[in-house]
Amino acid sequence: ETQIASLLKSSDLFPIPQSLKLSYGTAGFRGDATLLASTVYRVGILSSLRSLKLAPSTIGLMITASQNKVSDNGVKVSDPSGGMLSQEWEPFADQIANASSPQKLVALIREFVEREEISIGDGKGEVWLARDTRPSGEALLRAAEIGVSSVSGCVAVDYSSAALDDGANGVGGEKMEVLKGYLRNLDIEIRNTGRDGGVLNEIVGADFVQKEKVVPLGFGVNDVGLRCTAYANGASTDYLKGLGLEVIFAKTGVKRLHKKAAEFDVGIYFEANGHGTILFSEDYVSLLVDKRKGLSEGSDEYNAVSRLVAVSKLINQAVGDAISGLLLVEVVLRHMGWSVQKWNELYKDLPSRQVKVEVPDRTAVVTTSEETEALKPLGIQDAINGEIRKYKRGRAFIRPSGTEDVVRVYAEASTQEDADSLADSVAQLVK
Ligand code: 16G
Repeated sequence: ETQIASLLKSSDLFPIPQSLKLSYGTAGFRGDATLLASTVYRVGILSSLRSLKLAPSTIGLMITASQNKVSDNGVKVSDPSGGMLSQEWEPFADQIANASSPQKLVALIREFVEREEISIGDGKGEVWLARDTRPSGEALLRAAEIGVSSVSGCVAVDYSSAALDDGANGVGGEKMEVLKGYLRNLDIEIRNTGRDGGVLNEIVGADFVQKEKVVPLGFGVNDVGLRCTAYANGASTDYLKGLGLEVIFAKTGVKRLHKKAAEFDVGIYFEANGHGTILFSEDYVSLLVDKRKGLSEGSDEYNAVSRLVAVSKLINQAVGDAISGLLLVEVVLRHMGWSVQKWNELYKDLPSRQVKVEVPDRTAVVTTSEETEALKPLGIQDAINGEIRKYKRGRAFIRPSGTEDVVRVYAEASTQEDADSLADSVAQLVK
């Protein structure tokens, strides 16, 4: 009863805005920051319950809207593995985020706690909180803290600003400044740190570069050896297949790609907007370590095995991060003796174009599990195919965004003009 009273009391502090309808999307809840306090508070409660359910364990709660504009914010939960919240809990997240009153919220929590057999009261739960540099983050972090500690026996530990977001006038730049001191053999120049008045994600950042296909603010064409890539470009897929690698597709979003990659001994996943990492299975790493024991130190094979083991430690196997990815690229280039230019010339991306279309209801678009074809609205895929057929090397798809209220259109073709025109005509079909 004290638990219920405490939940009712704290939830009164965070009334839910009228007509708010949220769903735990690709990477948690996202939306206009001014509407999110009740959501973040409720996700705080969920995180505490998750920690009690898996006790003893620590859960992560991250306040960020990643690449979205600075006025948005969001919240997502990490499981003890460091990976994303188990998808089995997402329906509960949706339910409590949308509960229209404190009474309904408490009823939902009660029912869930019973069903999941979570013992409140005698357990100890711990939730680590962090946020990106968005100005709205501070108040939302307080809301999360109140949510976490309104579940009896649970504490919040504040690790504010511990997370990265694209290094686009965000925390990435700040962390890189610190790391720079440890990397004496690397010449690192950090731009767009946000300290010079730059706005998070505005005309900067991996997602911006990928979608707009221009260099970020503060860089000239001469600075950038790499061309912009786009949504697993058809040419990159061909290149990887040519290396004899098995290439599979998954729905957009780290949580889905991670799951697929974990099925392999060595699984590499990436999204053209910068997300990705390499996963090594435990069995494979122990096999390597065992194998090394039988090899003579300093031999080629010994060194090769050691390099693989080192890579498995350097790369962030939880969800991947920009800094470990960047360091790994540097390691590989040095090992191969390649320049950035040489790396970039391994294959040539097909020209591509991405556009977003605002629609009254993006959920009207339903795709296949790999998001390469639209199943609904009926007939739209045939119409898209009709457009694709008009272009050499044409490829296009539509999908509802998991982070913004839009439908995304991706198109590629053998020339930029064709890719632009294909994207335009598919966008017309969506409107
Ligand atoms: C989120 C995802 C990212 C995905 C992007 C797609 C995580 C950590 N982040 O930022 O993987 O590429 O959404 O956004 O999962 P969209 O659905 O709006 O195209």
